[in-house]
Amino acid sequence: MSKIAIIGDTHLLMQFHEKYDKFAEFKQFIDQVKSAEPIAIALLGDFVDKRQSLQGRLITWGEGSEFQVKIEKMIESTNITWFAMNGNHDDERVFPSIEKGTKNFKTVAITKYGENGSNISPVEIGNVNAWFAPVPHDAPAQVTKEAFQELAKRKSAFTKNRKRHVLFLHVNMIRRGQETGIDDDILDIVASNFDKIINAHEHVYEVHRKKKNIVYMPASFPTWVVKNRGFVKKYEYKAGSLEESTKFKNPFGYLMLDDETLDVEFKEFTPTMANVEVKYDVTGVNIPQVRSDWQIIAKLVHDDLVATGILKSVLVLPVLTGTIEPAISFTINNDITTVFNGFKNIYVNPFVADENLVQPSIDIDQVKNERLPTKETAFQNTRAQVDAIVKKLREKKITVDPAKIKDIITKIEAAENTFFVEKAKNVNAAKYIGGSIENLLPELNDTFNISLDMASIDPVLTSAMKATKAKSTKKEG
Ligand SMILES: [Mn+2]
Repeated sequence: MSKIAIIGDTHLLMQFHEKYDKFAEFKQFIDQVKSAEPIAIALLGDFVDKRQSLQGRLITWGEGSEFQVKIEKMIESTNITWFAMNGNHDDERVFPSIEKGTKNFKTVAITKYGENGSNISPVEIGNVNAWFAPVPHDAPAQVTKEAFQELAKRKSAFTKNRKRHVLFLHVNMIRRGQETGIDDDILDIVASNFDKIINAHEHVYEVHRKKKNIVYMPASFPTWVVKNRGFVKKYEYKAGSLEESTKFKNPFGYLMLDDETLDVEFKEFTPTMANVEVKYDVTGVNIPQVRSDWQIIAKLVHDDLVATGILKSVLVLPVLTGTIEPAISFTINNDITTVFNGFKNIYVNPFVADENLVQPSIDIDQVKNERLPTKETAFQNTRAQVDAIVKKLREKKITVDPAKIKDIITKIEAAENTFFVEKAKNVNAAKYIGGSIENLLPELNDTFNISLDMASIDPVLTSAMKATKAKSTKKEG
C-alpha cells in the first residue's frame, strides 16, 4: 500500500499579509508532506501565480522568475517525483520552465482555453492511472460537458493495464450562484466513469454531497483574505464581549490518496498565520468607541489563539455591519490599525462590509450642509478661532502673534488642496493633508493624528505651535 500526496493552491506569489512569508511556509509545508512518505506528489495547480501586486504594482511573470531558483531547490530537496498540472493562476510558461531546471518535476498537463482533454493519456503512479485533465476552470457548461464526455470516452477505450482510474481537475465545481460551478448531471459523466475525482481550485476539503467519489481539495496554507473563505474562526463582538460564531477549524493542508483503496485522507498543515473574522456593528459608534472596542477585540483574539499557542500569529478581518457614518468610514481602518500596533503577532486587515452594512453615499454638495466641513467652512471656522487659539497658547505661557497663525492658515489653504473633493472618494484624510502640507510646515505634519481633527484645525495648530516652540527653545538652549 502506497500513498500519493496531492497538493495545490499554494499561490506562492499572492500576498496574504506582508508579515507572512509564503516561501518559508512552503518549505515547512513540503517538509511535512515529505515526512508522510508519499511515493509521488501530484501538484494540481495555482502554484506560483501569474502576477502579484508587490508594493502596489503588478509584477509580471518575468519578474516573478527571480523566485524560480528558490522554488526549484525546494522541489529538489524533497527527492520525490512531482507530477504537475497548472491552474488558472499559473502562467503556462512556468511549469515547463521549472521542469527544465528540476530533475524530479514533470509537467503533465497545461490548462488553457481550447483544451478539451481529448489528447491526454494517464500517468501511472503506483497502482493508479492518474489522469491530469487540462480542462479550463470556468468554461461554459457545454464546453465542460464535451470535455468530460471526451475524457470518459478515452478512459473507456483505455486497455493498457487494469489499474484504477483517478481524475485530477482544477475547475470551478461548487455552485456559487448562476455563473459558477458544474451541475450534477454533467459531473455524473466523469463521476460514473472514473473511480476517484480530485478537484483543486475550491480551497476547501470536502466530499461532494451526492457523488461520494468526488473530492475537493484544500488550499495548502492561507492564500489571500476574502470574507467567508479560508478563515479559521469567526467571532461577533457584542457589548464588550467577543462571541464565538464558529469553532476553530484549520482548513489548510493536503490529501493523501491510497493507491489501492483510493481512500483520501485530509492531512492538516498548521500555518504560521491564519485569519479570523470579527463581525462588528458600527451603528452609532464614534472614534473613541471604535478604538476602545477594538482594543478589547484584539486582546481577546490574542488571548484565544496566540497566547494559547494555537497559532503563531493571527490576521483579523473586521466585518462591519449596521450603518456606518461617513465620519467613521474615513478613518476606521486607521483607528483599528492603531490599536493593533500595540500587539505582537496579531495583525488586522482593512475592513470588509457585511451584506447588511449600510454605507450612505456622500456627494460634495450635500457635505456642505452637514457636519463634515467643506474646505471653505473648515478654513472659515479656523480663522474664527484664531483669537481663542492665541488665548489658549498664552495660558500655556506661549506667546504667538495672531498674524502668524493666520499666515499659516493661509499657507495651508493656498497649497494645492483637493482634499475636500478627494475625501468624498474615501481617500485617507490624514495622509492626504499630511502629504500636501509636508513641505510647507513639517511641524504640522508631525501632529496629525486622526484625520477628523482636521475638521477643526485648531487642535492641530495648537500642538504644532508647541512643537515649533519646543524646537526653538531647544535651539536657543
Ligand atoms: Mn484556481
